[in-house]
Order: sequence, then structure tokens, then C-alpha cells
Amino acid sequence: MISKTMENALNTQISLEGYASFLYLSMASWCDKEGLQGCAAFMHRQSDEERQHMLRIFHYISEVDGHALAPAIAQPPHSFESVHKLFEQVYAHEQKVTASINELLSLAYKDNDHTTLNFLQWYVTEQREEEALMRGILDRIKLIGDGPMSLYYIDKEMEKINKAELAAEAAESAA
Ligand code: OFO
Repeated sequence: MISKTMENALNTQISLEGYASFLYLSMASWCDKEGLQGCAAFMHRQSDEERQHMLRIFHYISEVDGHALAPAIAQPPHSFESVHKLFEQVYAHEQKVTASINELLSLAYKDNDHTTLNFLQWYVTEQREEEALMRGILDRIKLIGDGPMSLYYIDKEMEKINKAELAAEAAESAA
């Protein structure tokens, strides 16, 4: 059984992960419209991942006899200034999620809630990986440049990164 405070905080995290899923879905759609198929595929996969992150917390709350709440999701933006700006937004959102996970950990420490502390470790690793991935993408965009002539190369690069992520996911679920 978790405390009511922890239950509320975890339900807030559900909203944040749900928003990330819808934000990335919206980004995928914008990329698609811009003809950036590699970026669109990447953002669709990220969106699916965020939904899984949301559900993982959802099921955890039920497992510890709490009440998981389906969140109200605010409408995300539909258009983005550039691919570079889009990935800057993704990185900023991931940093926000990391900060929120850290707050949950602090709360779990305060509550002496070892079950939730243990549960949250997965998110600590995930956020470290996600932030590193997004920073890597931003570095590559900086190297390639994001003028109209560079978009094709950025998109090809994103296609490659997405394939590598898919392969890593498949290896992880086969392990
Ligand atoms: Fe779930 O927020 Fe990133 O990965």
C-alpha cells in the first residue's frame, strides 16, 4: 500500500508521460507533413514508448492497491518552427520528466517507501538513456546544419537512429 501523497504524485507522473506520448505523436504528424519520414518514424516510436511508460505506472499503482487515474491530456502544439527546434523541445520535455522522476524518488525516500523506490529505478535508467539519445541527436543536427539542403541528411540519420533503437528494443525483449 502506498501513501495517498505518493499515489497522487504517481498519478501526476501518468499525466506527464501521457502528455509526452501525445506531444510526440503530434510531432510525428508534423514531420510526416514536412516529408521527413525518418523523423516521423522516430517520433511515432517515441510516442508509443511514452504510452508504455504511462501504463507501467498505471499498473504499478493498481498493484500496490492504489487508484490509477486515466489522465486528461492537454492538446499539444501542432506545428514546429524547424526540426532543430522540435528536438530541442523533445530534449526539454525529457529534462522535465527527469526532474519529476527525481522528485518522486525524494518523496519515496521521505515516505520510507522502498517498493516505490525500487519501481522508480527503471525510470532513472530510462531517463538517463533518453536524455543522452536526444543530446546526441541535437549534436548531429548541429554538425549537419538544419538548412533546407541538410534536411534530407538529418532525416536519413534519424532513420538510422530509429532502426538502431528498434533493434535494441527487440534485443531487450528477447533477453
Ligand atoms: Fe517517459 O519520458 Fe522519457 O522516456
